[in-house]
Amino acid sequence: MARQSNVLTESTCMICGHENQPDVLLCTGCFAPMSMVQDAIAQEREPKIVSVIGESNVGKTVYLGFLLDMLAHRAGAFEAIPKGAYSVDLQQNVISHLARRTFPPKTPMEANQWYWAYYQVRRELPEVSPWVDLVMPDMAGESLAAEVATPKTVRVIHSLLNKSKGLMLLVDAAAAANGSNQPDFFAMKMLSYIDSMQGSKHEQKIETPISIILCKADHCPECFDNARAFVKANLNRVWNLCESRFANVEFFAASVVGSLGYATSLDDDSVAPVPLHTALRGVLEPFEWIIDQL
Ligand SMILES: Nc1nc2c(ncn2[C@@H]2O[C@H](COP(=O)(O)OP(=O)(O)OP(=O)(O)O)[C@@H](O)[C@H]2O)c(=O)[nH]1
Ligand SMILES: [Mg+2]
Ligand SMILES: [Zn+2]
Repeated sequence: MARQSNVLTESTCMICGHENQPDVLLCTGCFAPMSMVQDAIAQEREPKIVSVIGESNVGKTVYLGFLLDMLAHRAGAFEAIPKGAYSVDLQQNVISHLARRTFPPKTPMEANQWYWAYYQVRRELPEVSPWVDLVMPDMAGESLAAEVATPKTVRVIHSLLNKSKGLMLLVDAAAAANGSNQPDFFAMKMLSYIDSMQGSKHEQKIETPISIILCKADHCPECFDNARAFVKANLNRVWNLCESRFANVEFFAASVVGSLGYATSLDDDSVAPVPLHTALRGVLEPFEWIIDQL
């Protein structure tokens, strides 16, 4: 999308461009950790931002946490090095919740409480590829929805999406398979926001690679057999918009849980899902595809 400036200084935020006082921990313009800027300067190259987007409760935090953990385990012959301890917090949070058979809490709307992961990634097979520096923030779905509804009100999201070199758009496949049109409409809004933000002429399609990930596919395993056919049938508005406006889109299915239990509360009638065990399916593939497109 928009070009990043080539000059980084220790007090210039690389997300929103705000000039900060020296020694602040979080950018006062957008709350991105300033240690990321120092790390980027040490690397002598600007990182590429890959954003995980989607509505609240779709599974962004869980997905990103497991993806980073798979990279840390060298899945798919990736070598991944976290730059700074703050980059490990998200995966630790997700993995430790799931180990206790709970899901992590929803991401707060306040951007100063978001997790940011800054990783150096390269693939070792079939041949050793060059290092790619990636910044992957875990945004709150409600903040994304607010920004999409009224563009430029949530500055950090506007800057992030404007600078993203790749996008992973998560869609709730379980809800779509149940006949809900909400996932289709939300993803459509998100895509039209990206389309209009780029401000490109109508005959030009958006080139930014976007992987559309059908989440919670454990509830509708047919997604794994043919994600494209699922999207065409159950998310037809999104399918059509992609065909018209986006040149570089691929569809995937993903799931992190093997089986779920349901716990009822003694105090009220609420029911909470309990992940009985994790079984990762399709988590790495959308990321591999994005890396190949960068
Ligand atoms: N069945 C199933 N449920 C999942 C899966 N991943 C996430 N969930 C459910 O989705 C809920 C929301 O996941 P989160 O990762 O917190 O969602 P989020 O997109 O980060 O939501 P916000 O932080 O509000 O934007 C979890 O509490 C689980 O109940 C999955 O792979 N399968
Ligand atoms: Mg979240
Ligand atoms: Zn900033």
